[in-house]
Amino acid sequence: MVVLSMPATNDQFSIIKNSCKSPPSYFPSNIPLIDLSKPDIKNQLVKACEEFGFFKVINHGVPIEFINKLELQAIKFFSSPLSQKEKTGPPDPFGYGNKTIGPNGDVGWVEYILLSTNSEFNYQKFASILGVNPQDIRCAVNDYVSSMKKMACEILEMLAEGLKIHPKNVFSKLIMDEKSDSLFRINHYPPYCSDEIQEFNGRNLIGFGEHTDPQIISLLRSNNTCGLQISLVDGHWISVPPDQNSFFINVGDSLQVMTNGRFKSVKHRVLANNVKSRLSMIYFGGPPLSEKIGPLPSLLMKGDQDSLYKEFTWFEYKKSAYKSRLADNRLVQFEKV
Ligand code: GA4
Repeated sequence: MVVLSMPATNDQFSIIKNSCKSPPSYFPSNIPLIDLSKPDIKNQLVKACEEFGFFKVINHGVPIEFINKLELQAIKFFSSPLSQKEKTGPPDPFGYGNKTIGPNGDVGWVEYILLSTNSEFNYQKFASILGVNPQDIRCAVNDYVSSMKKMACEILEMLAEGLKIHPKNVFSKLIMDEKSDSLFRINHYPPYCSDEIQEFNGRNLIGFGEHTDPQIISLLRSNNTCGLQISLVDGHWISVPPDQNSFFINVGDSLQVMTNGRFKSVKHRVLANNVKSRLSMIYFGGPPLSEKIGPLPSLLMKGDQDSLYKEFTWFEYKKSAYKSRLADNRLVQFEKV
């Protein structure tokens, strides 16, 4: 893959002491693997969301041509000269971003495209860089995003069934809503070379710093380059072996709240690689801005449990999220004392 060179002085980039390999006691085979073509997997899904807030799915049914078509355009885009790419940024929060993540000083060894899946997005500038018709890009994104939405809904409905919540579309209807505030992000992590960055003595450069995803559910697909790590409930980090044929699913903050903490919004991060480019595409399924988010009454009644969170609208959450740093816990302020 062609890789851009990122001009950088790197004092501002975080380094961490972990290696890309996991310590033996946290072997990645712990990560739940779910075969979406099998019947009756709802209990496995619930268990994965409770224990990890994270799982890998195989036999997902997403057409390979949708993945390849979009990935190819993304590679082409990220291989273009920086001056061209910058014409589609800076992100406000949507558009092309380079190293800067969010508005509050977070940086990473990453460049990306961030877009909203429901509002009209201007593909014109992207298309002219790629030398294609804007309609082709729009189609490639729409085909891919529609498959993500479909898979997200299937998973969310099985989760509702597994939790014995009625109706089963209680979560999925939020991302099916035409006003759903869902996002799509393509991240490119160029390999860092020692000419550009000082040697890190075996330590790793942060591509995308630790954080939880704000939305209900996130679906990630990457090429075969390692880098993604998740944090276990005990705070240990484990590396997720890449698999370009599978999807990795995260529970987001909103689903943690709606399940009153039963599902865990998983903390994750990405380490940059000094050999290979990593390219990931992530769909973030979010509710409409006006939606009230709080623990589902049916779950509280069932477990005879107190609500751990105050109710808030997705708009309120987002307003405060955009004032936060990436690694902040964005749910503390909504916890009941
Ligand atoms: C983290 C998850 C998604 O990538 C994202 C990010 C968003 C952004 O890049 O604009 C945020 C971050 C993410 C959470 C806190 C705020 C907003 C950057 C940031 C510092 C698109 C999202 O929805 O929240």
